[in-house]
Amino acid sequence: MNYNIVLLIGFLYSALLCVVMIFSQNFVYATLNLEKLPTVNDSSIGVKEIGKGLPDSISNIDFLDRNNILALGKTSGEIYLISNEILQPNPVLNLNVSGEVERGLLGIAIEKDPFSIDSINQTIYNELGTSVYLYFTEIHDGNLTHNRLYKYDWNGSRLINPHLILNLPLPPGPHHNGGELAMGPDGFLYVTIGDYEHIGDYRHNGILQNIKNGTAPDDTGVILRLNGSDGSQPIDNPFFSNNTGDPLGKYFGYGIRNSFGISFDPITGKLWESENGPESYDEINILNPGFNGGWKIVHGPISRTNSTLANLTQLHGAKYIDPVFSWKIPVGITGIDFMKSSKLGTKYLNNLFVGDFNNGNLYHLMVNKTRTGLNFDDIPGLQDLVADNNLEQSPIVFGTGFGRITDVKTGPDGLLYVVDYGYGKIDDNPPVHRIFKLYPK
Ligand SMILES: [Ca+2]
Ligand SMILES: [Ca+2]
Ligand SMILES: [Ca+2]
Repeated sequence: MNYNIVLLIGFLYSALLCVVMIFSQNFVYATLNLEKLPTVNDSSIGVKEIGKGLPDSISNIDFLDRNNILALGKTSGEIYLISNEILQPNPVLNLNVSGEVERGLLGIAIEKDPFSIDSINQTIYNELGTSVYLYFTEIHDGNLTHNRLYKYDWNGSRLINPHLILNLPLPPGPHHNGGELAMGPDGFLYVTIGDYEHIGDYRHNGILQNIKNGTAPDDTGVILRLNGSDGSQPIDNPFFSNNTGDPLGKYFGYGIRNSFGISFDPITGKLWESENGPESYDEINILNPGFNGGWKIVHGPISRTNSTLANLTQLHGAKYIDPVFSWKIPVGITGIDFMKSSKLGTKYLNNLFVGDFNNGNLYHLMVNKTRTGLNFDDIPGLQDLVADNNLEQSPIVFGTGFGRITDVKTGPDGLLYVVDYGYGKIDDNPPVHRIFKLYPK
């Protein structure tokens, strides 16, 4: 072939490729509306989408290792595997869930057998090495519906060997089903359960909701601390009872409305929690054993209410604790995690990232020196520990333009992951479900 013709063909092919690329980019712009991709206020950090093509809203993600992520399809009950940033074609598990309103496949915690970690590439494919806890609203035995906690084994490609750890006896609320799970540094499993709110349903005006002479403890509005292997109560639980039938023995804290995020401080090992308020006061709490969060008598700082400690129902050994931070106007706070590396910058190391559902904001919060709260030294409007309005909260807004954030987590690669859906409007059609990785540019 004549050399000039080869050049010409090469040139035409390149030109055609450019047109195709421009067209497809335009197509992508038109479909995904990339101009609304999230941004963060640190020019050294990039944001990219991974696991593209997720078919369902993702309630939570967790990491098998630095290359493999499990993502929970809230409504479908499917669990998706994302390997090396690519969504794999088949779900690794498909559960029979009721996904109405806030029910669904809600929580995951991964427990790794350290002996199965390959010290060279840190990959965990040992069939016996990794347990995966799942919390979901299960449809079972025909048409019964309960929130349940199961333990599965990861065999390298599938979740197998389900063991029922906990069956919550009450019919689940359409709202406030909790479900956030986390393995504590103490080796115990922590489980959040909301107050199962149902408009016009007062069954859950109980002692656990700080209602004096209310209904007996019924596993609503609590955080559990369990032996993951069998759901039994550790003997050092704050309300431990020798009577194994006593529900109090499982509780780490109560007086909680609902939570979509818990995380352990990597320095102190203390449990931090995000909590959703009604028409006022979303909260961030640090939980000591025996925590009473005050709901439904108190939400937000108690000094801003007409109530006193005497109005609360204190179980033996319980202690009311104010939030370390609140939003007066709820933002729909969800995912919360400590940044466990300095890969995005040393100022983020061991400080908090928090997401919201209502505005698609990612917040960055500095922990104070004693790690007993947050540091607002340079933010006058927040020294009362309350963001009273948008102006006051603006210094802690780190990222904007996300959709409805459902989860925020640090990965084993030391980078930050943010999960959202839609573009900030619940009726977006078609909905888009996304996972973002924040990385150093
Ligand atoms: Ca509270
Ligand atoms: Ca304030
Ligand atoms: Ca979460």
